[in-house]
Amino acid sequence: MGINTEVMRELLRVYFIMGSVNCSQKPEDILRSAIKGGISLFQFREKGAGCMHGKEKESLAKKLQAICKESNIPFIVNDDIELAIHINADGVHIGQEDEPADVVRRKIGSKILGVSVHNKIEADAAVRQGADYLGIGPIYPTSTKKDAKTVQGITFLKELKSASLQIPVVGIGGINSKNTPPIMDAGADGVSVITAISQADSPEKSARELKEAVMRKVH
Ligand code: IFP
Ligand code: MG
Repeated sequence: MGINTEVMRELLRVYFIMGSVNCSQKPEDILRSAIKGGISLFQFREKGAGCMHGKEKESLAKKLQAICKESNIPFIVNDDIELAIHINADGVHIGQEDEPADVVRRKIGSKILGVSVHNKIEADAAVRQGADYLGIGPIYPTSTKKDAKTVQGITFLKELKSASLQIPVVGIGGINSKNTPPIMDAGADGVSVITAISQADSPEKSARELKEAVMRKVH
């Protein structure tokens, strides 16, 4: 809805998500390193025990947004639509617990809108309501998200592909460069990771390995 579908597919190749809680080094350093390694999109997800709020959160968001801007990496905000609008982020990512996608779409105009979906009904609704891409997961077991739904493997991705859904899709949950190939084979446009990059000794190397694994399989 605004962003070109093929451009969106390319942005989803290596989609890095991070907040202060996920970091063992400085968030700015991890993000710079991940960008060097070749991430294509970034999501600021400030969530979980001990996460920042208010002005502190906004300040970190702006800092990371500026780093993305230097490298032309679009900056997506998780859940917090007001923050996304306030700092003029490039988009937002919402889940089924958040406001409905059509309401968010009206608020954000042509910014990128991503929606987490877990079944075909949710996927169809998100498409109808103006999503630009879908997040599908958890593909593999993950410990990042305490309220994560049951691991679904690549079954749902394959189902979407066989239904000829045209909307770009990214897999998320427990993904690393080694287990990326089946996700791409199932029809994903890319992979989204938190831990594989944010907790890596070298976020740059990890991002590069993910990019290589994805690029071997790009459709
Ligand atoms: N999927 C995605 C994304 N982001 C999230 N924050 C999430 C599920 C819960 F990768 F962007 F699609
Ligand atoms: Mg959410």
